[in-house]
Amino acid sequence: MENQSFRALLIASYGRNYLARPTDPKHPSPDHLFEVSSRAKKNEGAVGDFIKVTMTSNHQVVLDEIESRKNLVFRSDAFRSKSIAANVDQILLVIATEPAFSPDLLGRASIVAAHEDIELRLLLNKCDLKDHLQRAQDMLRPYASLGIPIHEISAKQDPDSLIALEPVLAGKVSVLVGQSGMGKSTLLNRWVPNALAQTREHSTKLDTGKHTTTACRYYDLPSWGMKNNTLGALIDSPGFQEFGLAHLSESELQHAFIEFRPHLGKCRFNNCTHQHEPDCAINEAVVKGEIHPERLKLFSQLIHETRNATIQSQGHKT
Ligand SMILES: Nc1nc2c(ncn2[C@@H]2O[C@H](COP(=O)(O)OP(=O)(O)O)[C@@H](O)[C@H]2O)c(=O)[nH]1
Ligand SMILES: [Mg+2]
Ligand SMILES: [Zn+2]
Repeated sequence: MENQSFRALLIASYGRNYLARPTDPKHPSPDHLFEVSSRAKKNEGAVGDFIKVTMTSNHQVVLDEIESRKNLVFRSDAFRSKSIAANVDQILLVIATEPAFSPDLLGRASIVAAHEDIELRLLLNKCDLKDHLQRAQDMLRPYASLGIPIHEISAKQDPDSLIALEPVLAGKVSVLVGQSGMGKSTLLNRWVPNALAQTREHSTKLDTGKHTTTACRYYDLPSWGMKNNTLGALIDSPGFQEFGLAHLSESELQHAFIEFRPHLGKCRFNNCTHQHEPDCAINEAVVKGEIHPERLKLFSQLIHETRNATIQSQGHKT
């Protein structure tokens, strides 16, 4: 078995520690989780990656190659970037009526999704807490009008609201993102009843000790998740408040605001940054109510961060 090479799916990552399982169901141990070690430092994998590996022992493989990705969800600041998931079909952002969610994170998730061309769905959880439902719905209005699907659910109180989403998850790889406290773990455990057992297995093998919550993991859906011969999956990522997008250029940023697209190229200055320039088509669209002011505010914020990150990382290099 040693020196045997095969294709594998990266299913858990904790820092640079990975677990992978063979993609070929005819592999002698198709369900076995192999520890992955990497030769090159820059060979950074993400959960959902398809990789080529070579066995070094019964439990260990070495990473030879990462197959080219359909997409990669990651966040970054001036100094660090962190992969969340690769090859995903949709991003599920879990938000809740209570505690209040961050509109900033919501905005950033929409930018990542648009930039990577991944479908975004908003799961508004804890809809059983009626007192705050209206406020949450109001905060979501700009996103509803962008055509982003919003699903009102209650992971704890309304099992039917989760069953209704099963066809949306079936056959697809979905990544769950959200701030902690929104109900991500509760949701995952409802949709994937053996998630806890899988997590324990990963943690033992990854040797993460008590850092288990900072790992990213791939969970196969139960049998209802099968569609067109493909079993869907949920990728769970650690809860985060920060979602830096410093890796996007100014041009990439403005295109990632999907409602800006029809107005781009129509400003007086062709290098318009849509801040305070005269005859700016984006600002005019805001005045006409075609672009929500919150979205232009988010754009300005992201432009700032991109510029600062560029300056900081240049300072860092010299
Ligand atoms: N009322 C209500 N509470 C919920 C619901 N879903 C989760 N919770 C509670 O919200 C808290 C955070 O949930 P958890 O799944 O740990 O959130 P996570 O940090 O996003 O993983 C827990 O106390 C859950 O019991 C829901 O649909 N309704
Ligand atoms: Mg959790
Ligand atoms: Zn402009």
